Amino acid sequence: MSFDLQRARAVGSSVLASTLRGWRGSSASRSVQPPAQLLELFDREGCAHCRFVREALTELNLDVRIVPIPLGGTRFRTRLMEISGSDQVPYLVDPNTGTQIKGSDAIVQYLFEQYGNRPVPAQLKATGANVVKSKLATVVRGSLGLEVRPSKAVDQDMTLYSFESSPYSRLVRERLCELEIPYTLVNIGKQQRADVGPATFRLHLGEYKPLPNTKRSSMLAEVGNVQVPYLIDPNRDTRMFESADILQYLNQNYAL
Ligand SMILES: N[C@@H](CCC(=O)N[C@@H](CS)C(=O)NCC(=O)O)C(=O)O
Repeated sequence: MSFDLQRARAVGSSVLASTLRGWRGSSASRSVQPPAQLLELFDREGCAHCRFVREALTELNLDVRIVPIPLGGTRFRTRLMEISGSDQVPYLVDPNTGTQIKGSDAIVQYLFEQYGNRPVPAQLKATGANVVKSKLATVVRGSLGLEVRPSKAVDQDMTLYSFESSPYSRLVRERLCELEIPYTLVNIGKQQRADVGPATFRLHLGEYKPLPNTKRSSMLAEVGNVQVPYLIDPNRDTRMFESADILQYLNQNYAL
């Protein structure tokens, strides 16, 4: 299959995955205050239940350290077993309150109570229909983001700017999970109409202005553009946009 066709299939199936979940994990709260210390989530990108937690984190505009636990992966499994007594994901650690929780419903409930101060949206609960749709979102991606691939360990965590429903970001999150690369997930969901659309073709006329004093405005000031995925790899002093380039970079430098 040609590279172009492969790429079109990857992006198309990722759009379908987000559509199956009703594009949850697109918008971000304007009022949630970020906690002092970074939350930590033991996560598997292709896990249907983990997805509810990541959608909640985007919608609450919260960043998180992602610790990948792909099937067959061993790099972080021992630590998860030690702190939680099992290797089940999702598992949340909140150092701000000393809370550790397993299970998507309990975690999402905690996040909305602690940070959102509002009820959990029905679509983020692990009901039968929601779980089926979330599983289908993985199936249409050919189960990528579920199983480990041999990789080199990194010394320092990477950083990924993303939001949960972003079809391009998903491709990168899948690979980071498979390669067991831990990263700070900076969620920059949409906070106003001008944020909607691809960076090169926003559904808004005129110069793009993010809301002031937000992660989007900081990104624009520091990087000169607001687009996801955006990867920072301190191990190789590399910063890059464009999902296809990022995937190639991760494969070349970290896959074995
Ligand atoms: N060609 C880019 C496209 C990236 C892209 O269009 N990302 C969208 C989100 S899926 C975006 O950054 N939109 C602008 C925004 O969210 O402000 C890639 O493959 O990474």
